Amino acid sequence: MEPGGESLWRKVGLKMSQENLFAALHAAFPKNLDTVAVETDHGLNYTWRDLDRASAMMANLLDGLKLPKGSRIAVQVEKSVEALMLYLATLRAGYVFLPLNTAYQSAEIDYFIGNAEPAVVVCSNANFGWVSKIAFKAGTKHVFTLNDDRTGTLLERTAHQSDQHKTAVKKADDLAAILYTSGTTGRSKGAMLTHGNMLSNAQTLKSYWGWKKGDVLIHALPIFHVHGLFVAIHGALINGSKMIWLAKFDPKFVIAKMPEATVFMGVPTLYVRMLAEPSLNQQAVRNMRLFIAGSAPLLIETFTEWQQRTGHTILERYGMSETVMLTSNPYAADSRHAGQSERRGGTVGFPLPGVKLRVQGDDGKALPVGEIGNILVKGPNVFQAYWRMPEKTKEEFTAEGYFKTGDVGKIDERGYVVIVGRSKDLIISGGYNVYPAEIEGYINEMPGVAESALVGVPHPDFGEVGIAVVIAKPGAQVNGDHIVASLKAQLANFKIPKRCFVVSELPRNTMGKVQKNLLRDQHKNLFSA
Ligand code: MLC
Ligand code: AMP
Repeated sequence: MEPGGESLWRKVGLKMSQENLFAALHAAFPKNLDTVAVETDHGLNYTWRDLDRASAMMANLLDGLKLPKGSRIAVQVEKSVEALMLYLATLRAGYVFLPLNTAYQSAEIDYFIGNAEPAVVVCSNANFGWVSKIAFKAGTKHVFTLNDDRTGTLLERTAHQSDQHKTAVKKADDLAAILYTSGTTGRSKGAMLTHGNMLSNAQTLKSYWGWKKGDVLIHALPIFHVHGLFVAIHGALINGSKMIWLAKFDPKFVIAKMPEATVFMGVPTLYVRMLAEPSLNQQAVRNMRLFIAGSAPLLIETFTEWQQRTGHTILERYGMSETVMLTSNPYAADSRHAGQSERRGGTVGFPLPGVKLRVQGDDGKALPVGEIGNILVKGPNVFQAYWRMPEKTKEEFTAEGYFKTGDVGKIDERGYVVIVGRSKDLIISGGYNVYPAEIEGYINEMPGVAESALVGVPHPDFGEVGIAVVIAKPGAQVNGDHIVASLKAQLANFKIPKRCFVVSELPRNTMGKVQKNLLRDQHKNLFSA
């Protein structure tokens, strides 16, 4: 809600009138553009000049389409350096990037495209048939393909463009990206992030995490969510740092590459999977400077085991699609919290500089230290609004401009923020969000189903996974495996419940509401090792 600080672009030597995030990232490219910016797991090297030229060419392609101001460029493609270039080109040309999870299927894509009305859609060749049908129906004029092997119509059309491009002039408050986040009830909401939101956060993290010359980031996350797209990519680019780029996370490959790197970012599942590798030892991490975790709670067992195996203490931070990063454990001694330089497991650290964080009761009153309540935040990183949902936006902000995160937590006696749960009915599985209401809606539509409840239970790999508990209509025969199979045909794979139980009744309170806590408790050991 607040504009990105006036001085952000000045810091990197840009003119008063230019507040485009790309301009700031570009200004941080190293002087020697012929050094490697991205090294892929296929052994390809892309220089900074390659990033510059290709993003210029793609931006020229977009410019040539004469799109209306503020057009959305919706992208559902496998991870590749060309996909990264497309993101940079979209910023550079001044349009709005809309990344979509590659696991989404037609009903999901139909909603996002229908809601966002993108002017351009980019998808893989394999999905062109059904994606283009949805896009053209929604009024999209241009559908390109981009595959992860450097083919597709986007690149064919780009090849003819000039490699010189003048970055579109943007204001800090101008929209740069829309990230869809699912809703507890109702449909997904598009969080509108501005150039200022993202640059302020990137600059804060650059200094808070001590990014320095020579840092090399291992990038092993998907690039359609905040963590991989913004925190990781902006972090490396704004520091002029090379990235070692994996199309898909592979624990063995990451560990083998660590001697050439200094920084790693991952969701907790990635740490759990690396701990299962015997090759993870102090020798492997000898050149690493920093391990960062977030997007889901990092179990204290993982935090401790990592410390014991590697000698490194994982730095846990907390963020959201609507806000990018909010809090972080300290990298080094934090002058605002004298003596508090310790990274504490089970906490997400301190509010980042510029972020105001408040814990309050349901009555809106601030709670004293140690008491558990709702977490609210304010700062230059907090999004503008939900796309075309003014009522929803109003509901989620207080009169003083604080955003209600939906997370529940406390501030401990040393000032560390601890997240203890969520007021929103949300399951976080391997770092992906699953909203029970969405899955329950699909199950409830199935023949013979009277009602269903989806709950999250602990899982050794994904941290938490969804399971479904279903009641059949009187006389109907319902089969849990069939329900799972039918969901698989309709929804992104990470949303599919790992088990589905058919029962005769669901536990309810006196108001008749399903007591999900009892279901969670009943099934909590389902996946215990
Ligand atoms: C895959 N599967 C999952 C899953 N990922 N199930 C539950 N939860 C998940 N996250 C299932 C698939 O459905 C499939 O099941 C099987 O696992 C194999 O699929 P896969 O695609 O081969 O899986 P894998 O490559 O092993 O993926 C696991 C993973 C991935 C952990 C690498 O989920 C991942 O990249 N997660 C990171 C998500 C992320 O970036 N989140 C950041 C959000 S931003 P079947 O039955 O079909 O075989 C955010 C803000 C912030 O939260 O603070 O950062
Ligand atoms: P998303 O909407 O996908 O951006 O997910 C944001 C949510 O992830 C937050 O609201 C939190 O519930 C959760 N989250 C992110 N980081 C952490 C963390 N370090 N610990 C616990 N939960 C987290």
